Amino acid sequence: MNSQLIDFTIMGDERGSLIALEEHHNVPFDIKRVFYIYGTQEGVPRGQHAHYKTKQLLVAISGSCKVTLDDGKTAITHILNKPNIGLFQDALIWGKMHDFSQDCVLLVFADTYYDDSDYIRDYDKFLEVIK
Ligand code: T46
Repeated sequence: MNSQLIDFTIMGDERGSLIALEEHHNVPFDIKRVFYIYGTQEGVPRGQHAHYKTKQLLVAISGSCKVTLDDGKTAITHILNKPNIGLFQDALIWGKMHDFSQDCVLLVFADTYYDDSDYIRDYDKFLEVIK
């Protein structure tokens, strides 16, 4: 599966930590969009779709959540609970974000502007598309 965890270099000093994210350095694509989700209710999953073209990098900058990535053959669940770890989600990978802690802020970088037609929201359709 073309997804991977990326370990960001933590900088900073006695005042605290700092992480810098730059396109094509530690973010493996052009950054066109940044969004974040927070305040997700306990037991409520998010995502549950794939994208035709969009690649994403997900970072839990506060709290924790799980992200299950599925290429139609294998599903792998990652726990995101460190602000220095990013999870790359390629296009045509089904993603489900779940088990959010109350304080979770999930920051997402994407290489496309928002376009609803890029979403595949039906799992059976996803399996057809990747055949
Ligand atoms: C993902 C997870 C982590 C926009 O207007 N612009 C945007 O860039 C996004 C992402 C969403 N929206 C609108 C579309 C919906 O009316 O915000 C509303 C909620 O979006 P959605 O139902 O897609 O939210 P999630 O949390 O299920 O999924 C989002 C991303 O869509 C998805 O790619 O990985 O966050």
